[in-house]
Amino acid sequence: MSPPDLSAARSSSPESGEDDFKTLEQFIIEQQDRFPHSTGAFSRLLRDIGLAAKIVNRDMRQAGLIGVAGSTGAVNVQGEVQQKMDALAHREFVRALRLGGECCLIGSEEHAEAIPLNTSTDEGQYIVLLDPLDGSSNIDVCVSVGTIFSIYRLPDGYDRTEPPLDAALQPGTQQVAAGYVVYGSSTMLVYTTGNGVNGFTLDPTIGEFLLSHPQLTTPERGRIFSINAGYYHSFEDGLCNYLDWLQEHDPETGRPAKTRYIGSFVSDFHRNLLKGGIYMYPATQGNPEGKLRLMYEANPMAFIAEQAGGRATDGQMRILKKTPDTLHQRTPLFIGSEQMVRRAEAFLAGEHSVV
Ligand code: AHM
Ligand code: MG
Repeated sequence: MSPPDLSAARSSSPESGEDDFKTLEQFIIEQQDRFPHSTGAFSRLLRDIGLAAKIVNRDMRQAGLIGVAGSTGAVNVQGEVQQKMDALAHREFVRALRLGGECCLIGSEEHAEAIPLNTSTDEGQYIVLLDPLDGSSNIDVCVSVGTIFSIYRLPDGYDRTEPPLDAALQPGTQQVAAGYVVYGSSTMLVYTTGNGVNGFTLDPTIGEFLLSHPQLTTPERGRIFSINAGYYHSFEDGLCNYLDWLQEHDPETGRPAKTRYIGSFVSDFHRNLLKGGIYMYPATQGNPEGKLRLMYEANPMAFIAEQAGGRATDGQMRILKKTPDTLHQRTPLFIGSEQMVRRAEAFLAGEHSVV
């Protein structure tokens, strides 16, 4: 992979004689200035999300020291054991969005119902859906985790002070922005507003996200596949055939492919986005609808993948076109480099030929 072109991220600084990176806020304001009638509300919303991410990042870095490692003992709406950091991240994002005032409704993996924020009539035109801490069972073993967010506008005609909870149930094509934060060996915030994908690395010495990966694109083909192969015997035949094909020896087509599976979707997705690859979470016996949630995991990542030149489907249908029925509904997911996802679809459809 060629390294990202950083020239657009830097502005020359005659005083220091060094290159400076744009901060997330500078970048957001610059983007806002491109729209003459912009009120700045969306920029403030993104700033609020960035702030919550920094707080979560801070607490995560010391999780084992400040009593926030391990589980709360509770089971969340998904029937999954809730980690203390899940609950903390949920609280921090809700607090930042409530105080910021630009969001009227939040849907979170950690809360059964959407949460109305009772904003005033002239504020709060946005809906934010989020997985506050994805892959949280990895925290206790110091493995990368993430936050995923998806932003919609409250449709016209709805009362911002009392938005109906189903206003959150919009197809992914309606997202106005989506992003994730990966808390890894460094912390990065990556987002799109439908005009490409930009990535910002947190500089912990100044507490700012700096534009480090402008206009990110993903390779059309990759050599990495990410799937929990422990469920191999409950996969459908077409998928098993695809996995077998990936592992055949054929240097001309770059096979065998490499398997990489962190078990933290944000981290697996982020690596594959940069290096090229496919992430798959299909239907399994344990999760017949797949495991990942459409509204705050699959949709935002599908928006980013497509904006970076990749592809995201449930094996048959484009993720962003799926009609949501419930906030926490699950979907099978095949996402990543376009040619790899297309080939997976072909195998699933029973066509073993090259696309
Ligand atoms: P979570 O949102 O409760 O953390 O669950 C989602 C996570 C993903 O991050 C990860 O890819 C997947 O679950 C791992 O599941 P499995 O252990 O079944 O492979
Ligand atoms: Mg998750």
